[in-house]
Amino acid sequence: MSISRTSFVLSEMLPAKNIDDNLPTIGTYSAPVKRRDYEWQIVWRNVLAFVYLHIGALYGLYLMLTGNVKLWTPVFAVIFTILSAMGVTAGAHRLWAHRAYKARWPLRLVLATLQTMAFQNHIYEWVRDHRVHHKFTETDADPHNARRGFFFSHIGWLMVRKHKEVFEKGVSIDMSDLEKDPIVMLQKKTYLVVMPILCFVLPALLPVWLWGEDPWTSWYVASIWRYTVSLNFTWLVNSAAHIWGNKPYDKSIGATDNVTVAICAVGEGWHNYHHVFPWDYKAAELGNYRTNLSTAVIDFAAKYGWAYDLKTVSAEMIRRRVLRTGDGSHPINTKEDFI
Ligand code: ST9
Ligand code: ZN
Ligand code: ZN
Repeated sequence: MSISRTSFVLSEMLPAKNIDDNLPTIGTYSAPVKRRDYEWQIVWRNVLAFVYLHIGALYGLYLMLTGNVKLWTPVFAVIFTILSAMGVTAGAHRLWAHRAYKARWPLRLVLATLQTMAFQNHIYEWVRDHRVHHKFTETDADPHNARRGFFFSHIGWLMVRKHKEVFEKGVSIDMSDLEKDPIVMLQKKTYLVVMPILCFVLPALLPVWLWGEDPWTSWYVASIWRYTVSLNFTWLVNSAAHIWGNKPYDKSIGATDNVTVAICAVGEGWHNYHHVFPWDYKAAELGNYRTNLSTAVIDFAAKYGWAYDLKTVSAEMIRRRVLRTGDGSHPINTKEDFI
């Protein structure tokens, strides 16, 4: 029996309360003080893919910094990133995972296409992992359990087989709503063919066709650099926004409000709020478009009737929750007028 296996067995014998205790808060940092030893069943295919992506992204950055790129290629890469991000935030996250609003089929089709461009797994798998994350946050059943540290919750969880509790507890997740959505099921069925075209081939070819970019440069800037940056920005929600930041709504949970993550993840960094009120279509208390572009897109779609039944939380409910369980960082705690 290997050392890692031995430590895994010992850790399984720890009293259950050690697994589910909330992390103590040290200032605004939730330290993973009860880190246990885990068995890492490494999936080398993924490790190699992520190593290639990150080296390729650095090379793409080098090409841009040394001026070996046509101006429109990075501009295109950024626009492509933002568009595909909308498929993840307004689509997979707020619409399909949390049912925070309803969408007519043309909007669902657009969002599913954008989400395919982002390659973060198909909507069905993305939503299943995310619902498990919310239901069993920061336990072994959470696919990217932040108590296992920054690296695991950021990228490491995609390089190893999942903890057995993810499978065991994950079966309790109801996915019947997605099974009834023909657009989600069509995307699932066609994903392995359509995703590589939309996420890698098309973004590399468009700059070549439209403004004569060099194909090698286009691949490393518009495909590899763009995709790797958007993955890392997304992963910050699972890592940084479960480690650093304020807890204005509930100081007893690991999720934090983190403005840097909110900007990088187009509105998904208000994560303490989101874990307390996951059904709010804004995924934040305030609908500030500057740090929440995803909300602007949903509001825009609602104007034309494509999005409807937008769910939100009353100011009074938020106020009561802040005063009862917040960490004191919310303006309600300091401004007399709020109370
Ligand atoms: C990626 C996802 O990056 C990122 C998600 C981020 C979420 C953030 C949320 C915050 C809001 C959004 C912010 C967006 C901001 C955007 C900004 C952009 C600028 N429940 O998984 P398998 C069962 S993906 C229930 O293979 P292994 C199920 O039966 C990146 N059951 O487990 C399943 O079979 P099937 C690209 C579950 O073998 C079976 O187990 N993609 C659950 O341990 C096997 O499942 C990759 O890198 C569950 N939760 O493998 C691919 N899970 O599916 C990565 C599983 O047939 N994935 N089951 O029903 C893999 O290679 C593998 O999943 C693995 C684990 C190696 C990680
Ligand atoms: Zn969520
Ligand atoms: Zn979370």
